[in-house]
Amino acid sequence: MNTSEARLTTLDPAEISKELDRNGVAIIRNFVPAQELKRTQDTIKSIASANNGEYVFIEGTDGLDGTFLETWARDPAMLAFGRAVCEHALRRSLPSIAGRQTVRILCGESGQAESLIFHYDSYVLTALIPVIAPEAGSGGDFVIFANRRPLRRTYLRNLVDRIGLDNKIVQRSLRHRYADGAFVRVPLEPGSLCLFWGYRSVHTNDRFRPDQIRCTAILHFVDPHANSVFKRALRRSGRAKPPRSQPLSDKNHEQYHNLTR
Ligand SMILES: O=C(O)CCC(=O)C(=O)O
Ligand SMILES: [Fe+2]
Repeated sequence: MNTSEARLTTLDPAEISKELDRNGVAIIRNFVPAQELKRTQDTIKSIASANNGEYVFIEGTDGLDGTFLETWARDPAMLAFGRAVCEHALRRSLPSIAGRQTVRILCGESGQAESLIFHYDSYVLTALIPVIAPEAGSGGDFVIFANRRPLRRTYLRNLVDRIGLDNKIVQRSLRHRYADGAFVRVPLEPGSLCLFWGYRSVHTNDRFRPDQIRCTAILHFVDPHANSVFKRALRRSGRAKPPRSQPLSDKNHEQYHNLTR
């Protein structure tokens, strides 16, 4: 049994689910063993420098061999835990589930452009592991206004919420509210596991100094609208997924927000 597996088995999914309803986030400290974290940080730093210190987005495990991110998304203990927590949220049992892993390596000016973009995720539960935090005092907190909407019954209703957020005027007003202290800031603790209801919570990351690296690994669990006929029809209508692993141009970035969050 590895350390993270041992930690997960001591957690009660029902309690975590209540904590997320009550507090918005649950944080499990020292989730990733120090040595594995260090190895992963080294790999991430070399991926960032191979891309001239600019933003890299990885969907899946490309380039992450030998790090904990090679196996995290298929770790049976993690999947069982994510599933059990989602079952509490959905109040029904789920067949076995898969986690959708993304890794955001934010750095340089392109990394700043990815910051303070407020959104809801498409998935019920989000598990986030900070891998590299910017130096203390240089910004980059995780930012959340938790549990702002219920799980919607239909994909269309969900889309209305998301389109309501995804425009310049609303984004600007959220930034003002953020500057006025309306959101909760969660400082990044590398190696901790941060859980929140991604679907229900407006969230983003704070800006930070562009000479710093901010890397988070994210595992999304359970798309409540996966079987929506309307959603499938929209996807079929020709909008491609972003490339698997490369800095996102504005266009791809927009697709990432629209399609996968
Ligand atoms: O990197 C972060 O702090 C948040 C990332 C996020 O919300 C997402 O990728 O859906
Ligand atoms: Fe998100």
